[in-house]
Amino acid sequence: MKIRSADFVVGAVNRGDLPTDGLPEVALAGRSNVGKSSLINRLVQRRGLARTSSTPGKTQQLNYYRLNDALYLVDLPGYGFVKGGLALRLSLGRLVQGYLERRAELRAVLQLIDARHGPTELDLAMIEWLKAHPKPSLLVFTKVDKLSRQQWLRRQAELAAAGTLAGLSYLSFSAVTGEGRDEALEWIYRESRARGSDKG
Ligand SMILES: Nc1nc2c(ncn2[C@@H]2O[C@H](COP(=O)(O)OP(=O)(O)OP(=O)(O)O)[C@@H](O)[C@H]2O)c(=O)[nH]1
Ligand SMILES: [Mg+2]
Repeated sequence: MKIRSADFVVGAVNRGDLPTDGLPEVALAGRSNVGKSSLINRLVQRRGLARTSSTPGKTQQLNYYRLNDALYLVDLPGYGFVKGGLALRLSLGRLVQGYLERRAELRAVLQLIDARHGPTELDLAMIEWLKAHPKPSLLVFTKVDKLSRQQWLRRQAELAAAGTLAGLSYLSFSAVTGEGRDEALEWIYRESRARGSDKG
């Protein structure tokens, strides 16, 4: 997939804000600071499209990015660290949960995990949730540039031994070097189209 256009469309804070044009959606989930916004920028090769920050909890809404007028990437609020107190945290929790469980346009989920020290308990809960739901998912191990090749091979062996990767597709990714970018984009594009063709 070649990116011809990439636009920020809306930062949704409740269900009424979600687009109604029916384009397929692929969501990005993961704890705060794992690199969701950086991944989006790397996919579209634009540094500043999605706002990134070294301060966790920056993305507190469902941020919609339209690619090639063909699909939406949906940057979900990072879990595990949400500023603004319990009420905001609960309402975001409900919005995201409802979105993941009921959004008809949602075709697939990218679950991001820090290659250095994931998965956390919340990551594991999210992985279990994804396994139990029918939508395709892809685990994306982020920030692999921070590990040596050997450290990353060792991490993969540990994850495999723990059974974390069983039955899941995964790839390694770096927003810095671009590793995994093409594969991630192809996966997103393929899954966004997977169901549209079986309508009739
Ligand atoms: N070295 C390295 N740093 C990265 C990579 N991806 C993200 N970062 C850094 O990690 C920090 C967090 O990145 P974001 O993309 O803002 O993370 P996020 O998941 O969108 O965070 P929230 O919006 O708070 O949920 C920033 O300082 C990024 O520069 C990567 O692949 N390699
Ligand atoms: Mg973000």
